[in-house]
Amino acid sequence: TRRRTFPQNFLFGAASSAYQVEGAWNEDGKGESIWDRFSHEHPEKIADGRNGDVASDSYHLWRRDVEMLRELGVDFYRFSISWPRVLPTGFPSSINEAGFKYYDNLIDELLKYDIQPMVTLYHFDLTQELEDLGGWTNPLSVSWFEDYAKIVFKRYAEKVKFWITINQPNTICMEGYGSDLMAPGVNVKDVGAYECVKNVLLAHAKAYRLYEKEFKKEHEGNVGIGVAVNWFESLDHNNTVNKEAADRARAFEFGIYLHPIFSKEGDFPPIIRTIVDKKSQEQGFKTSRLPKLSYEEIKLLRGSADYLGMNHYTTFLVQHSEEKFESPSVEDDRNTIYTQGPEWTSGKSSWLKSAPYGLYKACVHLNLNYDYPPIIITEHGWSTDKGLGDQSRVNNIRAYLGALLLAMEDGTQVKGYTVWSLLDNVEWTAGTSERFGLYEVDFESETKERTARLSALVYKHIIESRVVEDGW
Ligand code: GCO
Repeated sequence: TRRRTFPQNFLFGAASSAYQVEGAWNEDGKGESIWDRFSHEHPEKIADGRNGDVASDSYHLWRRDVEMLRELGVDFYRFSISWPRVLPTGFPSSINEAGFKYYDNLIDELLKYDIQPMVTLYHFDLTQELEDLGGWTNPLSVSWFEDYAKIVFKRYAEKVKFWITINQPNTICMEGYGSDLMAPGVNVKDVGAYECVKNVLLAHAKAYRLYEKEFKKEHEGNVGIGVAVNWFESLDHNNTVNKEAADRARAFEFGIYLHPIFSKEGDFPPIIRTIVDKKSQEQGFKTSRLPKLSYEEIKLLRGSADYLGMNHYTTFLVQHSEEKFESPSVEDDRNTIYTQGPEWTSGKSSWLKSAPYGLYKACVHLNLNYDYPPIIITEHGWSTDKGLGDQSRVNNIRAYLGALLLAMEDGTQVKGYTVWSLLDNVEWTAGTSERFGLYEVDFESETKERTARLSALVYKHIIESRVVEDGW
């Protein structure tokens, strides 16, 4: 094993999101979200039937949540604001004071104990009312989000110094609109998926510029975007076809979101423009399925982040595919197959395997392509069955922190690290069958009792000592 040490000013945190932990889905005037609708209309899609109606009941147990954060000794808590809780229709006219009160309380309690709130404005829970107007495929979604962001910035700019505008656009667009894996589950033939990409990016950038113009000088907060940057590695390295496939995978999975914001030249990655334009033409579309960005939009987006919120969990091995995918679709555009090393340790989630070298490689890739961007790891974590002896999570966190420290030794600008998740919660369509928490939640009990797992104790020790014996 190697001993590595985190710098003194490095920040450690833990994360959650509103739909996944709060419950109270229709209390105190909260509006319906697309996840409420989706889980109620398709109960068969939620693995163990446990949806976000009650979830971890953090709407009532937030004091206990803060107590857990204090036990861990974290520097910050990443959580999200439920748009439908504070603006039940999605529009400013519907403002719900009772909903805001919940976040007032949570934020004040955190600050009382010197824990910085890191607020995500959007973590997948659009109001159903806005979805009925087309949701993120409607270009007006850009201003809906900007209006919402303005209200939240105004209320909390004084107290919140870390902001994440939008979490995981790839999940929002590719899984929510390009497929029916996630809410709203509207398969709009991947015209919608790319429209969503453009709108979500512009919504992010508008919110960023708004903060920059009206709040930054006085409040000096940091605004970033949360992007899933897993690693995609060519299955073999002497095979040009697979190496090109890995390039495509990285571009479609995260380059499409990062290039417009973090590259010098801006706009979508050229490789994506070329592929989607060509395919669209072959498919008989009059214009490309990937919308154009105007010069103004490119400028608005370029540089619109104080840091990259990097969500990193795993690595995929990429092969070129000979398979015929449904056309048109993002899968067909990408034309790849993903596998994972059979020898890699598996988490409870089917897609989750431990390959810490992937975090190192992803960091190097970001440094080379986007000139050493400031990064906060806004999510990394591991899923298990229920049970307190989560040695596999301990191993996984240690190994990934080791890889992160190595990347930092090599110049990666990482300011902080966040474990997903503080506590067990509703893992979207997996319900509570996949547990990500440092704290176990007893979902069967009325009281939703929380108990520290082994990993909570280890994480506390890492935060205290700043030392990782990585074994990697
Ligand atoms: C996200 C993620 C989280 C998941 C976590 C484990 O978009 O931030 O989907 O909400 O719970 O990544 O899968």
